[in-house]
Formats: sequence, structure tokens, C-alpha cells
Amino acid sequence: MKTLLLTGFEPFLSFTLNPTMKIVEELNGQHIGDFQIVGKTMTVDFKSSGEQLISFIKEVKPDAIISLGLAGGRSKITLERIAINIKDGAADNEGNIPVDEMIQLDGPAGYMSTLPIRLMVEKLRELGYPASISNTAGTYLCNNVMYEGLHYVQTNDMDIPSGFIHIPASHALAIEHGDVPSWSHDDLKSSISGCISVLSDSL
Ligand code: PCA
Repeated sequence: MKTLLLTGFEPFLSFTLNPTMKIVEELNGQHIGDFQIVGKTMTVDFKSSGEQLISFIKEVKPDAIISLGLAGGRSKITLERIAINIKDGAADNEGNIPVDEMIQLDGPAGYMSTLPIRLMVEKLRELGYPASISNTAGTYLCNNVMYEGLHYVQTNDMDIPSGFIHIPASHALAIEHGDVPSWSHDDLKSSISGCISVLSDSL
């Protein structure tokens, strides 16, 4: 049995709930393929989220990492291809507003996902879920956490896959928010389970 670290995020900005939180809570402790899942929720905080992810990696000693984030406004599951070495954007939950800052001063411009993102897209479509590869995870917390995860894995010679999946709003969030496309929670959760089984089959 292998261990998968599955992270989600707390609510942020105008999104009063974060569907990734419920998914990681519900999948925590579950088995999918060869994986036992350890689910953790991250804070939306530019200053501490990198360290938080690294402390989870040290605690869980995962064989693979999938981080989830809400992309409110996107209508599909999007498998992120690349994280870039920039933090910039709206205020995080602590009020930090970085402008054009590097995430790691000595880090490369970007890291490519090491998840089987193309196979995941194909599997999701087979299951009947709209999905595509995304070529930008933005410059907010999701990009930050994807970059920090890949940087830590690669600079510590850990040979484990790591990457990021953005999901659309859930119906519950869309009702509260008022203006975002949404999926049912069950579909969001099954699509993430589908991605995890693809990853398990690829190892
Ligand atoms: N989505 C945000 C940060 C937290 C989340 O769930 C993002 O896409 O950066």
C-alpha cells in the first residue's frame, strides 16, 4: 500500500466555502487503487503555505502528492501543467498582497507537473466529466503550493509525482456566490477519485 498526500484549501476571497476542503475530508483515510489517502487542508496564506505543505510531506512521507484548489469560474476539471516562480495577486486570508515576487529566489522559472495529466484528462472524459490540461495555475496560492511542492520534491531528490488539479465550484458554493458555473459535489469527488486511480495505475 502506498500513501497519497491529498491537499485542499480553506475558503478565500469571495468564495465562502471551498469544495476542495470537503473532498479531502471525505477522502481522508480512504483507499483508491494502491493508495491510502491522507487528506489535509491548507491555509490561504502566501507566507506560510509553502512551509505548511513541506511539514505535511515530512509528516506523511507520501509516495505521491496531489494538491487541489478551487478555480471559481472555470467549468471543467483542469489538470495544471506548470507552476511558475511568481507570487502576485489579490490579498490572501492574512492580508498579504505580494507584487511580482519570486517564490524561491534560487529556484527555476517553472516546474512541470509530474502527474500523468494527459492520462487523467482521458480518464475523466471516459467517465463523462469535462476536463482539460491548463497551461496556467495563475499566480495566487494554488500556483504557489504547486511550485513549492515540486521544488521541495526535486531539491530533495524525492522520486515521487506531484502536481495540482483545479476544480470548478460546487452547487453549494454557486448558490452562495451567485455567479459561477458549478458541479455536484458527488461529481467533483468522483472525478478526483478517477484521477487518483489513474495515478495509482501509473506507478
Ligand atoms: N484556489 C485558489 C487558492 C485557494 C484555492 O482553492 C487559487 O486558485 O489560487
